Amino acid sequence: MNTPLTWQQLADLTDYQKDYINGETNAQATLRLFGKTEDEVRVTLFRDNHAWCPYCQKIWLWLEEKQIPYRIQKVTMFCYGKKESWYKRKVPSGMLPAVELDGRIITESDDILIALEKEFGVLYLGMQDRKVLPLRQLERLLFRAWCGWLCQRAIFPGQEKNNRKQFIEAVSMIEEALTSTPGAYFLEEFSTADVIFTPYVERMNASLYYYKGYSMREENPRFSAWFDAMETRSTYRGTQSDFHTHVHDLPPQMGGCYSNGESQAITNQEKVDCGAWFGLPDVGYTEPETSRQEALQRVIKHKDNILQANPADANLFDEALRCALTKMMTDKTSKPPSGSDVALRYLRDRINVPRDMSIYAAKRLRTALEETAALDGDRQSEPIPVRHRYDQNPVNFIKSF
Ligand SMILES: N[C@@H](CCC(=O)N[C@@H](CS)C(=O)NCC(=O)O)C(=O)O
Repeated sequence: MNTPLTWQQLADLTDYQKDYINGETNAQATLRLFGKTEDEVRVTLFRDNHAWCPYCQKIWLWLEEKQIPYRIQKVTMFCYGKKESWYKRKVPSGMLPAVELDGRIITESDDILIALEKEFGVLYLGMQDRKVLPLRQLERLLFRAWCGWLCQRAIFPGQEKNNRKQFIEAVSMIEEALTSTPGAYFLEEFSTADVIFTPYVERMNASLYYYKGYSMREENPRFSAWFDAMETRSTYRGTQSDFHTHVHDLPPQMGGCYSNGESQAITNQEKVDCGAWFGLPDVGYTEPETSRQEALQRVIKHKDNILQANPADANLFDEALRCALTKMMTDKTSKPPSGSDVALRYLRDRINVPRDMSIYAAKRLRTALEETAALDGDRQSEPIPVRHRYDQNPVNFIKSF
């Protein structure tokens, strides 16, 4: 057993940097310029703090694809905290997303896209194009079939089977739509239609794997090819979440997600919650070489808040966390202090993608936290709540936002 590295020694192991403003799509930026000047900014996007809101992801991805310079203002969702009063003055319902375009507030994600298209042009084809409209309807049909399966507790005999059947039928319509074009996207080229599908199919892929034991990405070849094509885009990668984040952010947003209790679902739940996180069908591209450095840099940046938000004693957790980071960076094992298994797993369960770091960085960090926790014991942290997520209230982290 080794002594864990000090914070300074750890800091020396990462030079990970990102150009938040002009570089690749990322969840941390509050200003995006794409090489233009700040004077050219006409748009502010109001999106949720944790990047959980699917309708926000739609607008976010569109702006990134079109490289429209914009500001980002982050707002709290009801499920994890109190809505900011400045936001309620702009949007009394508190609903997200909203954009301010030349001083005019627009809400409703579809209306936002239509307004943005008018100002900045379409993404291959527009929202109201005759080729896009049926695809938008198909997306809503799939959405309803997904809610019908995921968000209803099966009470009557055959209900679960019937809900599953309806969803699979809707997916087969997606497969058919994707087959009708030569490439991997919904139209001849990447377009607004792909943007419309992205947020919810990402959430379907995660939630059905976990709650129903159904792997949408692995069981549908055209859908799988579409997902792979999306992952070639740095814009999508920057907004992409992982299974762990989604399966635990969805229940309070959807009013409940229900497991069918089948053995495949239970196996998948074990994998998503406790690892192994590598190999899950939440990502298909190759891991970047910088994922460990990224995870380390993000932890160091938010260290004080991470220590303060953890229910464990700060000194105990400081040492335990350094043990995990030492393991992640050097593969050297150091024994964490007694009682740190719960503290390490508390953090393991609260890493959010892409809010905190990208998907592979989170897998590296979760793995190191779990391996280190296992040296101390097998106690899990308090369960992640399902009716709200006040454990993620941004006021606990506000200092470093
Ligand atoms: N139809 C709306 C739906 C927007 C919506 O449902 N937003 C949710 C988040 S996904 C919201 O803002 N809820 C209030 C909150 O959670 O604070 C749209 O397309 O923009």
